[in-house]
Amino acid sequence: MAILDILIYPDSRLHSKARPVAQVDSRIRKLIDDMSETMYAAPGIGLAAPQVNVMERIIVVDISESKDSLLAMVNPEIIQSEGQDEHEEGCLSVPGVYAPVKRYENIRVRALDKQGKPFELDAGGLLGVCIQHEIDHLDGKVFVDYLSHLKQDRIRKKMQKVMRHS
Ligand code: GNR
Ligand code: NI
Repeated sequence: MAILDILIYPDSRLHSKARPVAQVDSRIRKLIDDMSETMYAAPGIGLAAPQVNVMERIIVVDISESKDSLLAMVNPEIIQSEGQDEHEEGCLSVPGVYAPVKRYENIRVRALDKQGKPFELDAGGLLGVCIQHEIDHLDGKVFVDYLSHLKQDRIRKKMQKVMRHS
């Protein structure tokens, strides 16, 4: 396994749309392993392939305290949604920035698992928020895109400062 480099906002690659995975093969399984290791090391509760500069529709999520409930989803799709709720979000690609984002309260997601087998999952709370945040990454969207232009501007400047000091 390997820990991959995470792209940091503002990076135009974070705004590219990821393409569907045609076949869940050993290359995809290895990528899922590397993404999981990268997410746990960060540490984060989710990671989308575009964050590690792979423009394919793959996400990993683990919101458990014990870090033993890995959920890998290939080609995830929201097939049902209800309600709206606002949650404070953060992102490994925008370190140190937290802001409230409005999301669906509950979603039903369809995806392929690590074996390429289709499954569906109902998610609410933090899990639902995290899955919506990750699917946004697959569509080239970062949570700061939902904030006012003034806030986006401040965040861009802050990130440029952070980058200079690292
Ligand atoms: O680690 C993460 N925490 C988080 C907190 C609230 C809402 C969403 C997230 S996802 C984030 C990891 C990440 O950037 N995934 O893309
Ligand atoms: Ni993120």
